Amino acid sequence: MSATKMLQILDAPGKDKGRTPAGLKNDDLKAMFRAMFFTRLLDQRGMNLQRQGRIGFYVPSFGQEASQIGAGYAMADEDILFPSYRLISIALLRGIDLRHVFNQAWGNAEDVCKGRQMPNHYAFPEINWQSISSPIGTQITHAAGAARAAQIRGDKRVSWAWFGDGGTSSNDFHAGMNFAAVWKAPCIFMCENNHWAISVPQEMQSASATFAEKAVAYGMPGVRVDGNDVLAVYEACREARDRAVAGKGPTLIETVTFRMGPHSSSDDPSKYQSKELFESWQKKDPIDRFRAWMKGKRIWTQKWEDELKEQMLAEIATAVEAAESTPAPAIDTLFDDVWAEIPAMLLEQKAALIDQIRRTGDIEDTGGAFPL
Ligand SMILES: Cc1ncc(C[n+]2csc(CCOP(=O)(O)OP(=O)(O)O)c2C)c(N)n1
Ligand SMILES: [Mg+2]
Repeated sequence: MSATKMLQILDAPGKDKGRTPAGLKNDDLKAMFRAMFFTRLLDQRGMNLQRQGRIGFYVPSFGQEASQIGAGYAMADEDILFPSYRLISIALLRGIDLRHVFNQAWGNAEDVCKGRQMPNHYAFPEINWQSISSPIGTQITHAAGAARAAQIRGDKRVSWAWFGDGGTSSNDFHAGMNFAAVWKAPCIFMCENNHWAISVPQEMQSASATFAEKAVAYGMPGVRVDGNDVLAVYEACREARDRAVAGKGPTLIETVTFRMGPHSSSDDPSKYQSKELFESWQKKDPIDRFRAWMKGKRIWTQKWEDELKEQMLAEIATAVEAAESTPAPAIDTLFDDVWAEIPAMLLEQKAALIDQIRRTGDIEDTGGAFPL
């Protein structure tokens, strides 16, 4: 493993010579493919819903499915996750019900965050998924701290922080990497290098030849892995996890991938990205590469994929319909969950609000798309 050379297992598309990483059975490989394929279909649906004006905001991860699922598959249930906003694929892989995704997109009464969180910023305590924080990089220090706490308690839990190439320019990247290495804390730093921080290209972000080599200065291993190769990502993460659990400290993993879509539903990459660059990465599509490899190993058939697609589209349609037809949270829930005992001043405001709704009908819907 190396901070400058790139770990690859899958061959170029259409070839199938790559080995199977230790511990993976055919059922695991099929589960990985299913998760990647589902993410792609979900993202297409999410973007369409936003374009139709039915939801305000969506963050797809087109092209990054291998980078995410390879890592997700290497984690243990007890591990603690500090994700970024582009990782719903991993929550679903860990068993989160799809309806939570759409309930959050609509911010309806069934949404676990009661419609108060920014869209796409999920919190799933049942899978140790910490609430996503929007300021770039802040989760890196949280992950280092949680890893240190697990270490003090003697838990065999590993803390995972996700961030992008842009996230490495944050102060928190320095503080988190530094202290995790000093403490030899069981932390894995996942840098998804998708080549863009919204419209800022990778070469404007860092003068280092690779992101993985930044690990050397902090005193931890840095691993550079082909992020469009799900097997290589899995293997790199598995090894990093084994090191962490064995008390050998943190690892920085750079998954080299490409954002084959917009940053979010609010920007248009054709304004800042050349068609040629996009097309060169389209040829390395992680789903196409894995499909070709599985086909060569006779694990994949067109019939299987066709059936999967039909089931998945039906599942997505059911979840969309349910979320869209669920009403918004009752307006007076706005006052819940902050105070154990609501102060008199807020109780007065709550009464005034309820009174106003009774007199005027409802609060005005300001409409409009999410501004980010
Ligand atoms: C501290 C801070 N600065 C700026 C932003 C606005 N912002 C949101 S996403 C983003 C780009 C992040 O890029 P990267 O870390 O590469 O992650 P990616 O979106 O590519 O996965 C920026 C600048 C922010 N959320 N927080
Ligand atoms: Mg990026």
